[in-house]
Amino acid sequence: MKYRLTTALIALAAAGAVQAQDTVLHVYNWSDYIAEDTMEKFTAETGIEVTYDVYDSNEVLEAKMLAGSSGYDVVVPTSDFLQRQIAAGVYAPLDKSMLPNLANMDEALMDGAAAYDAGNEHAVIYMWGTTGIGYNVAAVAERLGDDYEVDSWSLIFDPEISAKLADCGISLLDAPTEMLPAAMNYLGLSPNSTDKADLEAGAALLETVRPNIRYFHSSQYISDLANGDTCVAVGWSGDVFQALYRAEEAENGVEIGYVIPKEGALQWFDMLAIPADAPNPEAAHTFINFIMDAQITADITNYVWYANANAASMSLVDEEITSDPGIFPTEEAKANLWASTVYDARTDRTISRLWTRVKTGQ
Ligand code: N2P
Repeated sequence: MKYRLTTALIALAAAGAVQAQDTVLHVYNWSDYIAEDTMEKFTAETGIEVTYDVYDSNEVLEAKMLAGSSGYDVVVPTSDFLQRQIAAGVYAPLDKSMLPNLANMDEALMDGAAAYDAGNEHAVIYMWGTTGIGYNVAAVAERLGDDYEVDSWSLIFDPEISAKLADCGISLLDAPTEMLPAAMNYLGLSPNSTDKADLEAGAALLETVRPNIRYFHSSQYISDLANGDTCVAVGWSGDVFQALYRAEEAENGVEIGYVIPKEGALQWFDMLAIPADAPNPEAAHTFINFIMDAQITADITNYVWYANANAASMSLVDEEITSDPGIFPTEEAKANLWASTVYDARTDRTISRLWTRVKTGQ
């Protein structure tokens, strides 16, 4: 009885809203980055239909944003890309009067994001995470020994070590602005350096280990790790945990670990923003406010295993997640995390040229 009543109410509310608005919201988000029922709930609550497309690269999103007329109402750039795109006039300022759920957000984290968007004028934090290493516990132990502790970028960047793992499959993110700084950091250079010589040194290190890398891709590693088709992946925290969880569900005997290497790692923030030419900015605000609901954000974190910046949601997030140092890093690990660098156009060209060389050997 209770069920029927609820369904009837949702149907009624939805019908009313659709009549009132007849609106479609176009969302462009990262793949594997939302709970199964988030969109359904949004439509039920607001009557706004959603088309939902996905990408797995900031460069792909950026090309669409700079070209303009993407047709999207809400997109999710990482904060360094966001800053550059704001400077290019890509995003509309938020109308904060339409975002009462901003009160739920963690002030310290939003202040951190304000380093890329003064006053948080254009964007709010969707999820955040780190770029570390996912690995198949048994496959790595088999090749490096049971006592080998996986805690260092040497797993990838020491050519002798990665050579021992090459046969079971190593993948790197196809994300030059994350991979080059990781290599630079391993060499003892600043991961935030924009010095051409430092970037070249990072690329040279990557070229040295290139023969040990099976592929560069930023989403395929989730299923490959989960199925045991690869055994090491530089990846994003929540995605590796999704692999871990999928393997557990499949009961296929694959055990996955995620490590923030002791040398440090990138901490990034993915931001909800509204393109200046969004067809439906009002619905976009309604959506961003909906996402900032404590329960909705908690549901997403509980499904995608990424940390969020919604203080009000924390008591609703599974303890298994809040207590995992791979998702919410310890104070000790935090001290070694670095923030993303915003590259100017010239450095950006250097990076993409180096990246082509790393990937293709040319
Ligand atoms: C989700 C990847 C989001 C993290 N699959 C990249 N910023």
